[in-house]
Amino acid sequence: MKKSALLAILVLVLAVSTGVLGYLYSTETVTGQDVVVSPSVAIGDYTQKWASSAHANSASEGFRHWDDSEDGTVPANCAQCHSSTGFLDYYGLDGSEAYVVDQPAKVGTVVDCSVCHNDYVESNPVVKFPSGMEVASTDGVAACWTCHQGTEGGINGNLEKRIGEIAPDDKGETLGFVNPHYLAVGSMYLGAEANGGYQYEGKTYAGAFRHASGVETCTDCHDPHTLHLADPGYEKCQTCHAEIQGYPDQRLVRRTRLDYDGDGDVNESTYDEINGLAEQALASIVTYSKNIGGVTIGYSDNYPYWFGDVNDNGVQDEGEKAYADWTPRLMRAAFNYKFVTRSAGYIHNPVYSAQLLIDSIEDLAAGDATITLASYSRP
Ligand code: HEC
Ligand code: HEC
Ligand code: HEC
Ligand code: HEC
Ligand code: HEC
Ligand SMILES: [Ca+2]
Ligand SMILES: [Ca+2]
Ligand SMILES: [Ca+2]
Repeated sequence: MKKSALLAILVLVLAVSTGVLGYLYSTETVTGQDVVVSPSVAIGDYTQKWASSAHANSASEGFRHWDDSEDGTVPANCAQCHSSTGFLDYYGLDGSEAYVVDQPAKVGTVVDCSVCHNDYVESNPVVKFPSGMEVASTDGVAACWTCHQGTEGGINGNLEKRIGEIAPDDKGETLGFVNPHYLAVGSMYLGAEANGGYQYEGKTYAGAFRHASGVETCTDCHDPHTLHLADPGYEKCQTCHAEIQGYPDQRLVRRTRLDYDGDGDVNESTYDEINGLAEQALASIVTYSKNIGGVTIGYSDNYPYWFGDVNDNGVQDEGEKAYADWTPRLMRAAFNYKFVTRSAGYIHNPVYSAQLLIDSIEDLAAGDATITLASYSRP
């Protein structure tokens, strides 16, 4: 169907649905297009699916984090991904300059229809990543890549800037944890093509994980409205993986022949291979911090994620603050650990995930001889 027609319908849907879906934020961002309504598409289904998704959940932290900000807005440097108007501003679709968000956004605009259904996104444009790399999109996934790309990765990212010339095992004032940000799945999927992980010098890294025919792109696997597995759901996987009956059976799949994590088990799932590596990476981070950092580091799923585990018991107790004794090696490994474990790396790019984790462990061991290496099989 014509894009302008779809857009027009979306305007109408948004307008009509504000009453029904009380929490839906009504926007004027898609006005200025010809309003031509085609009665042949069952928009209601799409709207309903979307309304049940995380993208429409205006109560979630991803959209409410700024509730208590002084002027009730999402700052420009966050709005690209945490608001619809911010996203349109980022690409200049509101008439402003492209590739920069000029205005803070109203809190709670969620990820509405206008973000994905506009001529620009539908033209499969090139998408810029935090590393500075640009990748041509296909199949309507430009919007997914734009928000699910993380914020700090890669060669030209914030991580490298903060490390600057500081030697691998030294401390320095500019050092600290650099968070790859959440659900950076687009960068994970693209691997070295987007350079979202910390890639060590002298190593080569896998590009995009295109998996197999029919399950290559974000929207081959994710319904763009519900965000769950696209129809027919996990049945789609069974053609090639009989073991997948439903969630979370995809974690049982093993296709690699390699013993990534070097534990001698070559029958465990790919999920377990990657998890095995992640566990060893975390253990190496802790060991290194004790021996080189001075203070033991601890990890928790909540901010500030890495804390000074002063009493060395593995949990964050009262008074244990954000970790302060960073060295470049520690920063790189902590970044990769979080990047892989928070982007379902085992399914979006198992090869890149294994490479990043193995290289992180080996780099830490180069600074701390007490870290024992298993015989990892680097893919
Ligand atoms: C390139 C896109 C992008 C940018 C820029 C971005 N974020 Fe996010 N952010 C995301 C995505 C995707 C998520 C995943 C949502 C989730 O996990 O809830 C997220 C999640 C979050 C969450 C929720 C974490 C949780 O525990 O659920 C917070 C808080 C957050 N971001 C804060 C920020 C702040 C503050 C900024 C600006 C300094 C920012 N983000 C900039 C993409 C982005
Ligand atoms: C995160 C991106 C995203 C959002 C948000 C989104 N859509 Fe979609 N929508 C898509 C993609 C991608 C397709 C194409 C699906 C495919 O090829 O299987 C699509 C397809 C459609 C179609 C089918 C028409 C066609 O061209 O195939 C309709 C109708 C539609 N969306 C309506 C909506 C409405 C209404 C909303 C808001 C309530 C919405 N969409 C929100 C990404 C999105
Ligand atoms: C404007 C930014 C933006 C765009 C575009 C976007 N997302 Fe998201 N996505 C988010 C944010 C923010 C969250 C977290 C929302 C929340 O916490 O409720 C999220 C959550 C998700 C989730 C997690 C669902 C869950 O239940 O945990 C999936 C899967 C997802 N997005 C896939 C996609 C796909 C596929 C596309 C492209 C078709 C896409 N996203 C486009 C920002 C975006
Ligand atoms: C081969 C199918 C497949 C492809 C391709 C795929 N995904 Fe996923 N994705 C999944 C599955 C399955 C899960 C659930 C993983 C789990 O929970 O173990 C998932 C999880 C996610 C999550 C939630 C992660 C979390 O930890 O909560 C996001 C966000 C997401 N995918 C976004 C994307 C984006 C963006 C793309 C394109 C760059 C993409 N996916 C490509 C199958 C796929
Ligand atoms: C057309 C066949 C086919 C379909 C359909 C398919 N896969 Fe795969 N899958 C493969 C192949 C081939 C590999 C190995 C790819 C590689 O290593 O390059 C693989 C690998 C995997 C891996 C482990 C990564 C690895 O390389 O060890 C997971 C997890 C997985 N698939 C999950 C899924 C899920 C979930 C679905 C359904 C959404 C799905 N697959 C659909 C063929 C398929
Ligand atoms: Ca702009
Ligand atoms: Ca193994
Ligand atoms: Ca403690």
